[in-house]
Amino acid sequence: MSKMLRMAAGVFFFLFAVALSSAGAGSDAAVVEHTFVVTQVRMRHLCNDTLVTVVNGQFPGPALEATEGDTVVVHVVNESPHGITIHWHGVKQRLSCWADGAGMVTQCPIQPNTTFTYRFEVGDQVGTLWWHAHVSSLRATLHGIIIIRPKSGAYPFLKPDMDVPVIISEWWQRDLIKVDKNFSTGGNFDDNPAAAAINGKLGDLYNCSGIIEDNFVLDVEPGKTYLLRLVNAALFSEYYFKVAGHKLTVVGSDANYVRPYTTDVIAVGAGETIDVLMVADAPPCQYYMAALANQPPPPDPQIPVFASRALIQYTNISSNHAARHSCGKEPLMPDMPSQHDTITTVYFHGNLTGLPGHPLLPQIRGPVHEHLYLALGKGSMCTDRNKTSCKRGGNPESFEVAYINNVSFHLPEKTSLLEARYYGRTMNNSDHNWNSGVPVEDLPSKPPRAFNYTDNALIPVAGNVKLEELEPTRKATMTRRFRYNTTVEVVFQSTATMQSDSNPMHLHGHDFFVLAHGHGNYDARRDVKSYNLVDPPMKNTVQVPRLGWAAIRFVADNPGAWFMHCHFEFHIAMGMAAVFEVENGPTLEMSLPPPPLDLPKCTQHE
Ligand SMILES: *[C@@H]1O[C@H](CO)[C@@H](O)[C@H](O)[C@H]1NC(C)=O
Ligand SMILES: *[C@@H]1O[C@H](CO)[C@@H](O)[C@H](O)[C@H]1NC(C)=O
Ligand SMILES: *[C@@H]1O[C@H](CO)[C@@H](O)[C@H](O)[C@H]1NC(C)=O
Ligand SMILES: *[C@@H]1O[C@H](CO)[C@@H](O)[C@H](O)[C@H]1NC(C)=O
Ligand SMILES: *[C@@H]1O[C@H](CO)[C@@H](O)[C@H](O)[C@H]1NC(C)=O
Ligand SMILES: *[C@@H]1O[C@H](CO)[C@@H](O)[C@H](O)[C@H]1NC(C)=O
Ligand SMILES: *[C@@H]1O[C@H](CO)[C@@H](O)[C@H](O)[C@H]1NC(C)=O
Ligand SMILES: *[C@@H]1O[C@H](CO)[C@@H](O)[C@H](O)[C@H]1NC(C)=O
Ligand SMILES: *[C@@H]1O[C@H](CO)[C@@H](O)[C@H](O)[C@H]1NC(C)=O
Ligand SMILES: *[C@@H]1O[C@H](CO)[C@@H](O)[C@H](O)[C@H]1NC(C)=O
Ligand SMILES: *[C@@H]1O[C@H](CO)[C@@H](O)[C@H](O)[C@H]1NC(C)=O
Ligand SMILES: [Cu+2]
Repeated sequence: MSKMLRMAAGVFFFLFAVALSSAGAGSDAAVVEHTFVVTQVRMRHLCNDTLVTVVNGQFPGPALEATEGDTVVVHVVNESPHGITIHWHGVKQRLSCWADGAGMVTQCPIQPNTTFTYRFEVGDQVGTLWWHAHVSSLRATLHGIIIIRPKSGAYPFLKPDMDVPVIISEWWQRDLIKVDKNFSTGGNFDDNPAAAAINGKLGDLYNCSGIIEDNFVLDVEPGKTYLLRLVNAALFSEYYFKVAGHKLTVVGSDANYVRPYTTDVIAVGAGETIDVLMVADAPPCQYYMAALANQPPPPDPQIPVFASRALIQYTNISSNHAARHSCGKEPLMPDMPSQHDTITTVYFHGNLTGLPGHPLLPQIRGPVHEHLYLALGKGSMCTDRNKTSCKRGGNPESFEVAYINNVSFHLPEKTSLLEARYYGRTMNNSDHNWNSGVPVEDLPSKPPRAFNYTDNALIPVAGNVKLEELEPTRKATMTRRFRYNTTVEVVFQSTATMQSDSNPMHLHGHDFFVLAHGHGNYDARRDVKSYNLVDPPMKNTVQVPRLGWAAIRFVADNPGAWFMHCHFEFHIAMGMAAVFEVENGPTLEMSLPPPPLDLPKCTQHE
């Protein structure tokens, strides 16, 4: 869409936007209280009993339903044998960084047989978010939806008759702690899920010895409007989503409204949420909704095809009514894009625009104080960590890691970064005594060495000499400190070294405006011109196109230590992460309060 068109549409849409509630936490804000008991249970799918870690015995876990401005209180009782933290994905956690639940960044894990209570406000956010474990891959089954409804009860679109969570996830039949270890020590492409799932149901595309897996079933009534709240909770993949026979209208993403956009295919990146309206206006038959994982084509290494489907059936229809429509014997299946289609997602995300009039828009149009150009790639380290020289290119003398600007993120081991910072126990660059605190380094503003980031010839295939030359990398706890109220621009550059994957980059503690994305190497002189400063969508996760880049801006106005990472589990486990630290502002209302008294102690953790 051209800028002119966007602007015209923006003005038109403003009529709706003024209806938006801007009510903050009023006196009638409620407290939403839950107890999450984390246990291991056996669940049977595909002829296998698998031990999984879940909340309250459920997969997916319980939904948190709140209204804008409410306070959420969750008592986590850890009856599992693993250290656990729970991250409230996308909740801005204004002045409550201690409750962000990023393991070893904002807190040490909740040890087995101990409890911790998370308390935070959902503030002025409206829409769909989710919660998940943030210590290793356990989030595969330890997750659930967060629904935040507008305080005014008014939506800037057709009021839905019903909310429908649609959580896309993966079913793993492996020890996920070991899977994480495998990835953090070099990656292992045999570690794949067994199936995809929708709302915990694998669906009838899967069977084992003739036992067909259950579908999630959605009963709809003719003429009613459904708000499908899509969450991609998968560890690995971006998914395409379609519903046979129905148009979908995207109205929100990451708990921010977007200008309504009607399409028949949705792309939802790992960690992302998409809200879509679906009107039950088709002939009253049965329809599949389907989710299909996409992946770059060869020469990238291929994983199996993952897809899951659920059923939509019309109810409350008289039998002669049904007879008048010649419904087929089988439910109608949507035509899915190819699993190797990597352009539909770029178009889908390119068509998302925000509502005009966001209070932070003037500021991100103004001076940018910090520019970061972050190359997301792959390097290698010597297996003997005392060495810097060893055989690379897949030789066992080295192992592969992911990096940002040629440094692979290392989680603090003894104490969380936020506590270390709060109590003044961080060390800057030179002092590497691991016992007395957390050594941190500055995240570099740009890659130390420029190369053709998106050169296809760098895709890792056996015996790639060109790639080996780029490999040597090291590990560090990289952070970047921002003064309160700094305007930050980040350009993420996907590189061919980390396969030609797209990278869903997620920032804690802040939403950001997505200004532009493109293919190839970012070139400021050319690409700044394409920035949408009129009505950019606001997100917490940006899909950085494969062999391409994405530009975001945000205002660093929430003091704390905020994890910034790729939401592909194997990329984060391999080190594609950093921390953005935001300093306190000039007043108490702009400063991080002290930690809660029951914040878990940092004993040894796995
Ligand atoms: C947790 O408590 C249970 C029941 O008392 C006990 O069986 C288990 O060993 C404890 N786990 C740990 C890690 O202490
Ligand atoms: C699951 O069960 C099938 C059939 O019994 C078996 O072939 C397969 O190895 C099992 N997979 C896992 C991961 O346990
Ligand atoms: C981890 O990797 C090893 C070596 O490639 C493999 O044998 C093992 O099955 C993997 N573990 C899990 C839990 O996937
Ligand atoms: C069961 O799965 C196999 C392949 O996994 C497929 O060929 C077969 O059609 C399926 N059967 C049913 C009844 O869905
Ligand atoms: C549809 O059927 C359900 C279950 O019988 C009933 O609860 C509901 O009120 C019906 N809705 C309408 C519009 O008839
Ligand atoms: C929006 O989607 C259409 C249709 O898929 C596509 O042609 C167009 O390029 C997209 N716009 C942007 C800005 O990506
Ligand atoms: C690496 O160096 C440290 C300290 O210099 C030493 O304690 C350790 O044994 C060395 N590791 C190996 C594998 O040589
Ligand atoms: C490290 O020290 C420099 C100079 O004192 C400072 O500018 C920078 O913000 C510090 N970095 C971190 C991560 O603390
Ligand atoms: C990355 O850093 C290492 C040193 O840690 C250096 O040897 C290598 O050349 C750098 N590579 C790139 C691509 O910047
Ligand atoms: C980078 O690599 C791509 C793909 O191989 C190629 O088309 C492009 O010309 C290269 N760019 C530069 C600046 O060399
Ligand atoms: C933040 O910066 C903006 C733009 O420079 C300014 O208008 C605003 O007053 C600042 N807010 C604080 C709390 O410093
Ligand atoms: Cu990634």
